[in-house]
Amino acid sequence: MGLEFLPGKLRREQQVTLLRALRDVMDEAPLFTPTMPRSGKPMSVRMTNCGPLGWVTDKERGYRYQATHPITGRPWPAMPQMLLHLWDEVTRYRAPPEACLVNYYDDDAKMGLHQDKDEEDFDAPVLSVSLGDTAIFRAGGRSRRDPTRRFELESGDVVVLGGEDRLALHGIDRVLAGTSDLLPEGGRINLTLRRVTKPG
Ligand code: MD6
Ligand code: FE
Repeated sequence: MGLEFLPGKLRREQQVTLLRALRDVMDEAPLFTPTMPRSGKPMSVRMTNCGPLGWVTDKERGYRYQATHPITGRPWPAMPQMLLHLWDEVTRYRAPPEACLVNYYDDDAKMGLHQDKDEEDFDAPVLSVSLGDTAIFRAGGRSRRDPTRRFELESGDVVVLGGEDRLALHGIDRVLAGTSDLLPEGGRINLTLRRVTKPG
């Protein structure tokens, strides 16, 4: 299957509905600034999660999944229905996603090349949804020496990393300010849906 790019997967109306559900998620589980393992250097994105598990990172304990918000201590809010349906439709995976990481990018935020590899289950793909301003997404192979391809991710676009590309390096070079009016405050939201544990 590899990398799948599904431009315009969500219509504007669906984006608006999803954004409303995400506002409720962010009210219950506020965005926080994650920090890098060991160095404690803050990341430029702010993040939160929904679903039974959430991906978090901090200086002391590093990258991990946990069931509660690191600041409020409360369980993550439920994943919006639309995302569960989108996962089933696009991935056809036999089990539902367990984590939906919500990343908010302001005009200056970016994300270095990384692999999504903190999950037990690499058989399941990772599905991403972009909302708001367009971003320059770069994806390569498993080695930093492999060549990369560049994609412009617009609001409503979906990317799936599965199969041979499940562990491909990828990142966000930059966000193009003012390219979408979906978010009144500007910026970009990216959601990544993951299966964390192997289905029993
Ligand atoms: C982003 N995306 O689009 C960052 N990860 O802001 C990711 O890190 C990502 O797009 C796994 C699968 C698809 C992705
Ligand atoms: Fe990623």
